[in-house]
Amino acid sequence: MMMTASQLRAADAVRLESAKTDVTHRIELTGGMDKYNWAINGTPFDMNDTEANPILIEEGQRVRLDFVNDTDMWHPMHLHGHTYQLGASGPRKDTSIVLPGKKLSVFFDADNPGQWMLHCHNAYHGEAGMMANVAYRA
Ligand SMILES: [Cu+2]
Repeated sequence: MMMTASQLRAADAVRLESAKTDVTHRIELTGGMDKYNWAINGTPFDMNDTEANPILIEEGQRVRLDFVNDTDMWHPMHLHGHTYQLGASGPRKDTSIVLPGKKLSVFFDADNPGQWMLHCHNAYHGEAGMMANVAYRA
């Protein structure tokens, strides 16, 4: 039997407190194998301009990320500096596979200011541009 995250629950000690979502960012996973133009929201991450096109949030916010996989491949999406929770009571994770054509909503509290990479953990995709900078100040 293959277990998926939808069958798991966060332990009481690590479940996010109930709170309203302060900000939602739509994170479209875009690109394809033919052009190898992997990106987030259609814009490939630029290693020479790492602060371009940040996903801006604010300290203290409850953040929702809606991953929308517009491609025909799996993408294991990884957020640095935080763990996110799947749905209202799902597991706390820092990497989740987003299946082709599917959406996945995750939640986290912005409690660790800085600039944090959000990227496909298939390194070939990440390095091709499926990365973004999630940024906030203390
Ligand atoms: Cu990928």
